Amino acid sequence: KVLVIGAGGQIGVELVAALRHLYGADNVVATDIREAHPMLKGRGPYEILDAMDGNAIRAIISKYGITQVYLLAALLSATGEKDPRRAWDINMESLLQLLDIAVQEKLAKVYWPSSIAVFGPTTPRDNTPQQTIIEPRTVYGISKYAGEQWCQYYNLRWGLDVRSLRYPGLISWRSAPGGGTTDYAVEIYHEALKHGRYTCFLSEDTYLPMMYMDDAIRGTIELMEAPAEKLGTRMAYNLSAMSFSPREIAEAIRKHIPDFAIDYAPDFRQQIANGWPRSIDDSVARAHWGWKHDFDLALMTADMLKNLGGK
Ligand code: VAH
Repeated sequence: KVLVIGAGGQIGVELVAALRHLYGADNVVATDIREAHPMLKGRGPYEILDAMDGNAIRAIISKYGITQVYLLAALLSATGEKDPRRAWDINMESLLQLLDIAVQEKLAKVYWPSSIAVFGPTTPRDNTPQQTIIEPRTVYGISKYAGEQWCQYYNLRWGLDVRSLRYPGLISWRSAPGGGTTDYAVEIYHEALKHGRYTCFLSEDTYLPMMYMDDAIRGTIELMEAPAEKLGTRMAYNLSAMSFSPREIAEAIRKHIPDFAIDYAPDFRQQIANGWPRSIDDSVARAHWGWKHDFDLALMTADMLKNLGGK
């Protein structure tokens, strides 16, 4: 029985759908601090849950006989910079509560997402390796790197089977992004269809590691289903698919919407993006548990416009 905390977020909505398809709707309990997302309503067990409330989490675990938990609740990079202490408290306290509960309740597995945001401007920015200089410059990145080390600690000290991935920017059509620096790569498709134009908050040659949500969800489940003995680390695995710039995604869109226009008005998020890698080396994930991506920019663009256009 699986519990997803933060099921209403960009990853959660898609992950719950995939887990319910895999394990059966009644075996996946979706929870969020907000009312059920339209894609979740009436499609399986749903509870309102504050990720910071350990007693409420314990109650749900015993009510449903939960054996594994995906903790997705967090404040992302851009939102976090507006209220650093709140971002730290939410991102860290929710994880530390869950790690303790997982050990006490003897949960079989825990998943907690990290991000390429753990890397900073002192990290080599091209083909950034799994192990390298890691000095995050956003509260979100600090909390994600600290969280990775807590996950490794709980695994080494108490044998907790906790697993994690450093997601790149994720692009999806079913669910909206929530306060990230890479959100432009989702907004641009919506704006292209609605207005035929988009003002981008990052400069045109800002390369960032990106991934289509279908790949990210499949990678998450493949990691969670991998035999434990194949996992050489309990820090988060680098995960990668492609890198592109706003200029390149605009060109990919113009193949479908020829007169699509883009202009650039970088804001505070440019500073965040400048400190992140341009591309990621995920050879360790490919070697340890057979990761490989399916979607490139052209395939993703076709799929996004088809699904949003039809909407
Ligand atoms: C963010 N979408 O922008 C998230 C992600 C690598 C980017 O962590 O904060």
